[in-house]
Amino acid sequence: MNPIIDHISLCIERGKVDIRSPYPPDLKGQPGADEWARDALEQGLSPESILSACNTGMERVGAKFGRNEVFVPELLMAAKAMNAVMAHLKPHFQAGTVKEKGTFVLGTVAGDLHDIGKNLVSMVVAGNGWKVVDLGVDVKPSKFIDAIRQHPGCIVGLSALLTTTMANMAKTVQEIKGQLPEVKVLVGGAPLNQKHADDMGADGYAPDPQGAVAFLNKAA
Ligand code: B1M
Repeated sequence: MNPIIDHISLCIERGKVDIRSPYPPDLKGQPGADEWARDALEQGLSPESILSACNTGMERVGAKFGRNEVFVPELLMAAKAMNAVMAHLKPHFQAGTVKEKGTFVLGTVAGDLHDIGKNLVSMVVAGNGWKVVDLGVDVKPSKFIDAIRQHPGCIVGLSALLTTTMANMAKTVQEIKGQLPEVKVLVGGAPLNQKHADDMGADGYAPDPQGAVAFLNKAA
């Protein structure tokens, strides 16, 4: 494996954003996620392999968090490092857009502040020819419904990363379907599976951005 991939995973796991970042102290003065991502692309590594390296780093820091070995500040630094990589990847995922196939209204549900996965879905979906209306994080059902009304014919995507916010996701699906039954709703996020999606009354579940694209292209 290319050593740059390991460097990227480590920078995400340790929250090392760039060479100027003094955090973490033992990596002070060393290149960070920003520089390694740029080098990786210059060396011809694929955006997918770089993204996979990021996910490895995120899984490791998430596992440490689960074992109480690191805390929320470390997760925030990991997220900041991943955002530095995503800034390099964005043009690659968005390349190739020809003509808009439709509108995808996307957001992380109420109570949930996780947006890295949603942002990846947004990039990949936009790169596959869809206009994305990104409502951000902590999005209440009424905000989804307002956006749907502003974009007739759109498809809606809901993201959740917490088991606790899955209940808000279900409520959001129900409110959308109650007021606008014709609107198709896709759900995704780490704690979800197809059964959750079915139980919520969603039209689809996607485990990753590619799955979201497949759903959209089929639903269009
Ligand atoms: Co939080 N967090 N976090 N966190 N965090 C998790 C999710 C957790 C699993 C960590 C752990 O315990 N091991 C855990 C959830 C446990 C649970 O509910 N089962 C957890 C917790 C507990 C919390 C807090 C409650 C911690 C606290 O305060 N005590 C708190 C909650 C805040 C809130 O939301 N109200 C919290 C806070 C945070 C930060 C803000 C510090 C930060 C997020 C920063 C940000 O997003 N800007 C953070 C982070 C970074 C994580 C981990 C480490 C990484 C998440 C991530 O970005 N993954 C995470 C542990 C882990 O995942 N291993 C964890 C990378 C990303 C690319 O993957 O988001 O899964 P993911 O997205 C994927 C797929 O899920 C899918 O596609 C993406 C790309 O493949 N996907 C979709 C996502 N949305 C989709 C939508 C679709 C389709 C596919 O269609 C619409």
